Amino acid sequence: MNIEFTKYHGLGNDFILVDNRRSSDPCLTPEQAVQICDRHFGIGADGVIFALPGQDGTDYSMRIFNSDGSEPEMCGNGIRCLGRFLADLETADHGTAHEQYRIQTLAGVMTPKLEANGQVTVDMGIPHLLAAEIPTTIAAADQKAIASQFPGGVIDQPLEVAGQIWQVTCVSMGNPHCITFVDDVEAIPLEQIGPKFEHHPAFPQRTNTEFIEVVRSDYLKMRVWERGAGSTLACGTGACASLVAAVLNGRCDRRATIELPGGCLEIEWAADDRIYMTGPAERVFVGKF
Ligand code: ZDP
Repeated sequence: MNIEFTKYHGLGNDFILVDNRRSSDPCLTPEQAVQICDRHFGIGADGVIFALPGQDGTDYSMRIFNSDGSEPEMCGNGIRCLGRFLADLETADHGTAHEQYRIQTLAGVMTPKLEANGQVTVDMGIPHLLAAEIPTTIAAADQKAIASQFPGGVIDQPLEVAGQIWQVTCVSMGNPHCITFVDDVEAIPLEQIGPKFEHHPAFPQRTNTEFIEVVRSDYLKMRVWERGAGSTLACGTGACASLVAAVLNGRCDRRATIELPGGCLEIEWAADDRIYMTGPAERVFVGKF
């Protein structure tokens, strides 16, 4: 194995980016991804992202492997890093770069846009709420008032995890998320209960899990246990899903700041039903493995 890579992070959610523009097949296997993501025996990262040729008229495509080798449909912090990586590659190739990219992912087309202030804004598409779309076997909240607005959605429903009943709301941003509102996110024993949510039989594709403390109607604090990566410093799709869950439960505005252990993201659920996420994406180093 001899690959050139660039390391990026979005709020400490870190990725190995690989220039895979000359082939539609990722140049690493999931097993190799596990090896290079190892923080002691490899480069160290939460995942590996491949910049692939576009499909169906898009500029590029993205594939990502989690640090356990599983393949998620989407990655919010990762796609901001990919936007920055593509601009860096184009600049190295011909001195200029696009400001916006249409990128094919397994969750549909996403469009990261590089802002003049260094932030990256991504049109993350529309959230999916139907139980079968998450996917989850938890019953929809059809007995609740909210169901008239969002029929078939799993909103504020009970789920038993680790001998305790949690009220959960489920949202798909292309990948599955299970959100619980708590009084104090710091008090959650994430390493113990995170895996129990991730592997709960109610989630046939496993799930990402977010614990949310509503500080104000425009400010949420979040801790995340990621499917296939565990406790991470940030999760972009998780922040988007959490804002949607908070709006559905009448707990926050359609635009809010989400504070993660690695820093803040701005998330908006716009009138066109699409989610817009703004946050940083930074290059850390380049190397050869
Ligand atoms: O869905 C999953 O398996 C996640 N681990 C994918 C990665 C999500 C990420 N944290 C994000 O920012 O959306 C990278």
